[in-house]
Amino acid sequence: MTDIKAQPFPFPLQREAVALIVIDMQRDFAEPGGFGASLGNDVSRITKIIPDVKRLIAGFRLAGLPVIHTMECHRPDLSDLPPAKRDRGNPSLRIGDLGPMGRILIAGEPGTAILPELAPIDGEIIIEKPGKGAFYATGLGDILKGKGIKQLVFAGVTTEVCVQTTMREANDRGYECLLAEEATESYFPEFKAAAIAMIRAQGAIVGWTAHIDDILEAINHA
Ligand code: TIU
Repeated sequence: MTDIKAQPFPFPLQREAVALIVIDMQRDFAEPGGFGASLGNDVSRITKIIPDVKRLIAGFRLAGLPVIHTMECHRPDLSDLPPAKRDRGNPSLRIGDLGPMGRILIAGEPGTAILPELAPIDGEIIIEKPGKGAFYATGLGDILKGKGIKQLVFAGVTTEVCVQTTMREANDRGYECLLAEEATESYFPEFKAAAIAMIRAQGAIVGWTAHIDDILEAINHA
């Protein structure tokens, strides 16, 4: 067994039971005119991590380890969109409205797609999720059980919303979770820092955090 150098202490890698899960690296969160921008956010922060996420995905693919992608999106008829989610706040465009990249956060629309640089390849699992967490109202739990996956390495956006929610869901279901620090981002730098700190506090109460180089070194040598 090879440990991954991590905080607050080494992560006990089980190479046969680990997968990478890339959360919501979609145009809607990274490009002007999408959902993230409609909420008033500076989306350029998200674009900056694309090379790091790409490097992490490439490392898992090269090691022959599973890569799972998630997408936050809703059905075209909005039947899986709670009114409380659509109606809240004062966005410039609401979920389901027509924007410059198609309907905001709707499955199949151009803006809802995963960024082309990080697109899934054949055989990789894609989870469409209506919530912030990837376990809620999806088949993710059954898929992980079926594949014998017990450990999840996390990347994607945003750190304190969909990434942290999914990590907490996974942690409660018994998965060991590790967040790749350079491969996640928030619209708010202070929220990214706080999420990282709270995840690994209290003896890894939610999980571990680590640098990409240390993750890749361990998966290549385990
Ligand atoms: N708004 C925000 O920070 N995030 C989301 O709405 N979804 C995800 O994090 N994917």
